[in-house]
Amino acid sequence: MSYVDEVIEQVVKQNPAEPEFHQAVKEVLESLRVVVDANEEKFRKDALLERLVNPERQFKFRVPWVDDKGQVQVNTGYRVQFNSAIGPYKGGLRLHPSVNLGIIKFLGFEQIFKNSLTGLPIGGGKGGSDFDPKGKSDREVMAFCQSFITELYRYIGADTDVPAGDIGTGAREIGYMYGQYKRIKGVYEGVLTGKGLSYGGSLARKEATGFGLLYITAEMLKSNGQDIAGKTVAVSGSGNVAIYATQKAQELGAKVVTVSDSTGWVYDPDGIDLEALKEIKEVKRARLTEYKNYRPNSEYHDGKGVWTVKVDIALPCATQNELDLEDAKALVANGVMAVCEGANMPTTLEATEYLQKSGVYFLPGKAANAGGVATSALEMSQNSERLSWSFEEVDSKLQGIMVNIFHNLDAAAKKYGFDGNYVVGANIAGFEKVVDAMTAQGIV
Ligand code: NDP
Ligand code: 2IT
Repeated sequence: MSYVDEVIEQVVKQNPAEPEFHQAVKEVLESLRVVVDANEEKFRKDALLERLVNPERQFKFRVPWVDDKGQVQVNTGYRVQFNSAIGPYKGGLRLHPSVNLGIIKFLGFEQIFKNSLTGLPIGGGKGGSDFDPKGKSDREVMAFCQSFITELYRYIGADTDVPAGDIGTGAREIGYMYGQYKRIKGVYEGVLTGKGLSYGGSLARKEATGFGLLYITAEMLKSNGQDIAGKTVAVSGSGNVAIYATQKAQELGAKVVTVSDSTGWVYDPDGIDLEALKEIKEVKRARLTEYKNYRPNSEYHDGKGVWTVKVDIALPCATQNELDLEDAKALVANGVMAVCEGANMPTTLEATEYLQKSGVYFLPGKAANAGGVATSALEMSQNSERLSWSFEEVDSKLQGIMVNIFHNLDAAAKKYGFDGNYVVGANIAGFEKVVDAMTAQGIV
């Protein structure tokens, strides 16, 4: 059996009931076959792949907090420190009822290669909890965040592990966590990114993932002789990534006609009203059913369906496995030309394969959504030098990083004979730097 197949089999056996982690490992290792086969003897001897798929360490802890009725609630917290070969662990904290160890491991594993692709010195990690911030009062969210950090503080730090936002963790949650860390540790350091601008946050971090997604999408289209201006776009989700993807798509001259949340989706034939979307989601923290009050011409539909609309470009920006084979078929039947992942692993393996076989340009999340973590790394730099850069400076660095990522993965795909296969290109380009650093540092 080939080394890749052996390790995939081991991962499935040793990590039962973690299907998302299996999926992420399979996608990466399958596309590394050509590199692994060429170095099989050395990699096997060094157990390189076994070390890559086993986190350096992982924490699972109790998070007790008191709700507004005086009732004690208990959630489970996680932090997986996956790989520190190229820098301190870096990756977000997801707060969503679906969170379990397998979800955090898939996200942490993806983060290793994504962070490597940014070209910045950050290792891979991820964390979170099954706590659901939805429907909770600010005081309840604060109580949870303080309890979460009271346990996690001992494992994180500006030079060891730097968490940030993800689903359910935005500026409010990061603020409460930062305050509690500072109170316990008594140091003012860049231990978290995505901070507010008044206490060490970076301009353009809030916008970075969505903006970065559009910068790399535009670059990919340009290098294939296409222009994003004038294209019709379907966005899924209506959170941080979706909102700023919508904004930048509009700024680049495209028309975004959909957004969604976990209960339904909106189709606005005139193009999404960005100010209305921001007010509903960022200010009111309300549901998308409200959108019709702002735009009577729009349609609201319950449940799934965002991928049934005829568009040129699809940008999944909600969650894992939200775009399956059936969705991919609908998109292709409607003539989609590009699918670029704003979320982490939003496309199933079967759907990805189908899109690629159908000639659709497909940019995987670990490249396409890397602008968020890249700008987090820029926030770390600013915190270290105790300076803050202008919006334009951060935004222009972000653009440069996204353009570079595209050309690096495009070159890696070409070098190994997979021209146009950006999944293979991203995985190989991300992997090469990590392997180099792991090899140089010996067996650790
Ligand atoms: P938010 O919490 O701001 O928004 C998430 C959006 O996705 C919401 O509209 C939410 O709807 C929807 N959503 C979440 N879970 C589900 C689900 N199970 N089914 C259907 N819809 C769902 O998160 P972000 O925008 O920050 O994150 C979105 C994606 O982007 C995630 O995959 C995340 O890992 C990834 N990402 C985020 C980065 C960042 O900087 N924030 C960086 C790189 C990747 P509802 O409100 O109804 O729950
Ligand atoms: O998935 C991701 O890259 C993020 N949620 C952002 C991580 C970060 O450290 O900014």
